[in-house]
Amino acid sequence: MQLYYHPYACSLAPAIVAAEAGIALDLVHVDILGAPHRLGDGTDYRDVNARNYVPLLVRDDGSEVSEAGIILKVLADLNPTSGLAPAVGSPERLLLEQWLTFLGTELHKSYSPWLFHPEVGATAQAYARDLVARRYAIVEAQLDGRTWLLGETFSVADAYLFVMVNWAAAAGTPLDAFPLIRAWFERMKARPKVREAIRNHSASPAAKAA
Ligand SMILES: N[C@@H](CCC(=O)N[C@@H](CS)C(=O)NCC(=O)O)C(=O)O
Repeated sequence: MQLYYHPYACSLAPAIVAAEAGIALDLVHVDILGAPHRLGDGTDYRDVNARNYVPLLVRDDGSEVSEAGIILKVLADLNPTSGLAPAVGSPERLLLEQWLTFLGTELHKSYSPWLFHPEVGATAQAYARDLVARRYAIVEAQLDGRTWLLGETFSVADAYLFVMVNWAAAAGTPLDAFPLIRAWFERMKARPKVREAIRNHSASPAAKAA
């Protein structure tokens, strides 16, 4: 399977889940900073993916899966014994679905694109930062008494949340008011598979070769 990715982008979440689940992925670098977005061989990314954003998962049968939250579940369900997603139909699965939607719509999309595009203006960025802080307050409350977002079991929701918390310093969304998120972030960074995924995902092919 191939994962189209950009360093430090939300494609890091599926990279973490694949590492945790023991699933091998071929990482295909997409330069999403340039216009048009291009692959390493110069291919216009829109010719591969009309949505023109990462992540994109291409399965071995050639079928494509888009949208981070869905890709995470597809990967987790490939290896149910990994315990990265509760069983379909269980109450715990419903909880996971709620958190993935929250992370995708309330947190991810409050950061991206607003906090990575200064051209949107100071007012829009200040609004986005305030929104992120209010969303982090919800995450902080959820982490009270829990090791991971859903409880004592690490899940794909943790992998998704990691992407945004990892953006916090660069995006100017301080975590000072959120000690439980900061402690959770340290636990995440201590996981060997998270470290492995970050290593594999965090550089362009040129930088890796250098
Ligand atoms: N709805 C998509 C959003 C993905 C997304 O925002 N990807 C960003 C990187 S984190 C991207 O590729 N941006 C480039 C662009 O939109 O031009 C998802 O959930 O996967």
